[in-house]
Amino acid sequence: MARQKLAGFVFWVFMVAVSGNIKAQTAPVDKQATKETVNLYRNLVKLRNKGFMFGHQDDLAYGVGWKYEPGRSDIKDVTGDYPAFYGFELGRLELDHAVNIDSVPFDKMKQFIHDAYQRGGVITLSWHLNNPLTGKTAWDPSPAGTVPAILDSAATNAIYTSWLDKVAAFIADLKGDKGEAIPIIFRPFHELNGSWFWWGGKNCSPASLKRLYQFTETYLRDKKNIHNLLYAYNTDRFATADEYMERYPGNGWVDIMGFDIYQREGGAAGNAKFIAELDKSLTTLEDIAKQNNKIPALTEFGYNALPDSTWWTGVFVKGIGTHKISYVLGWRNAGIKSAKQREYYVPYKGEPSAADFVAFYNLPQTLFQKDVAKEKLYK
Ligand code: BMA
Repeated sequence: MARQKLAGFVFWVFMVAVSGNIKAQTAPVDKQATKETVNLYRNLVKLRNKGFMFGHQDDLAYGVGWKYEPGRSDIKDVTGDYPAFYGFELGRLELDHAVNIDSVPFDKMKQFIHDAYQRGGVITLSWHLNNPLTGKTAWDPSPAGTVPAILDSAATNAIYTSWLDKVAAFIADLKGDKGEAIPIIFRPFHELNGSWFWWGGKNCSPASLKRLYQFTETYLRDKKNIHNLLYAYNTDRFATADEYMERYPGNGWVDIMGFDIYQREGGAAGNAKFIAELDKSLTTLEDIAKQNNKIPALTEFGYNALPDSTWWTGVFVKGIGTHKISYVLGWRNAGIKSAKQREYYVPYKGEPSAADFVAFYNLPQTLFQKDVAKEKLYK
C-alpha cells in the first residue's frame, strides 16, 4: 500500500511537471519572432503580477482642443506622465492614403510609434480596413460573403493581399534607434462577434473567419517575413465563454486574448451594471486565457464624454478589481464638435474627471510610462 502510494505520488509529481511544461506558453506563436518581440512577450506575462498598463488610442497625435503638438498628450497634461500603452489605427493605409481614417498622417504615426517605443512603451495596431469585395468601408457588410470571397475568389484575394503588402511595408518600417524591428501587438478583425464590420458576427461563418485569421497571419509571417508581431484575438462584449471562443482561430495563432467594452448607460444603475459586466467578463476571460495559456487584456474600453466625474476610481477600478490583465486601451479623444457631438474617453486638462484620474494614476496597480520604463520590457 505504502509503495503504491509512493508510486502514485511520483506519478503525480511527474504529471504536474510535464503538464506545466506543456502548458506554459513562454514565447510568441511566431517561432521566428525577433528577440525584442520574444522579450516583450515574456515580460508581459510577468508584468501582470504588478498591475495593468494604461493605454490610449492616438494619444500622441491629438487630444481635445489640439492636434499634432510635439510631445503633447492629454494623459500627460493631466498626470505629468505618458501612458504605458498606445493604440494606433491603420484604416486607409490599404488605399494608399497619406492619412488614416481619423486623419492621422501615416508618416507622423511612424514617428509616434518610434517615440513611444524608445520611451519603453508598448504599441498595438488596429485596422478598420475597407470591404475588399464592395470597395466600401469596414462597416459595409453587404452583400454577405466578403470573407469567403477573400479566401476563394482570386480577384478578391488579390485585392486583399495587395492591402496586406501595404500593412507589411508599414510594419517593416517601424524601427528602433538601433535598427531593430519595433514589436507590435496586432489585433486584426477586432470586435469579431459583433455584426457591424464585414468580418464579424452574422456576416460570415465562424469557420470562414478562422480561416481568414490564419491566412492573414501566415501571409504576413511567411510571405512578408514580418516577425515583430504579437497577435491579439479581440471580441466585443460577450455573454459566455462559448460565445467568446466561437471564432477563435486556435492556440497556434494567438498570443493575447481580449475584448472591447463600453459603458452606455448612466447613473448609479448604469454604473453598477457596468461594474458587474466588466468583472464577470474579466473573470471569464482570465479563465479562458489561463486554460489556453494566453495573456488576457482589455483591448478597448470607454465611457464616452465621461458623464461621471469619479468614474475612474468609482467604476472602472471596481470592475477591474483584482483581475490580472496585461493592459487596458482607452479609446480616442476625437474632440468636441458641438455640445451634442463629443467623443473622448480619457480626461484632458480641466475635464471634470481629471482629478479622479490622478487618483487612478496613483494607484499601485495602474502602470504608466514611468512604471514600464523601469521594467525594460524589450530586454
Ligand atoms: C470608431 C470611432 C470613429 C473612428 C473609428 C476608427 O470607434 O472612434 O470615429 O473613425 O473608431 O478609429
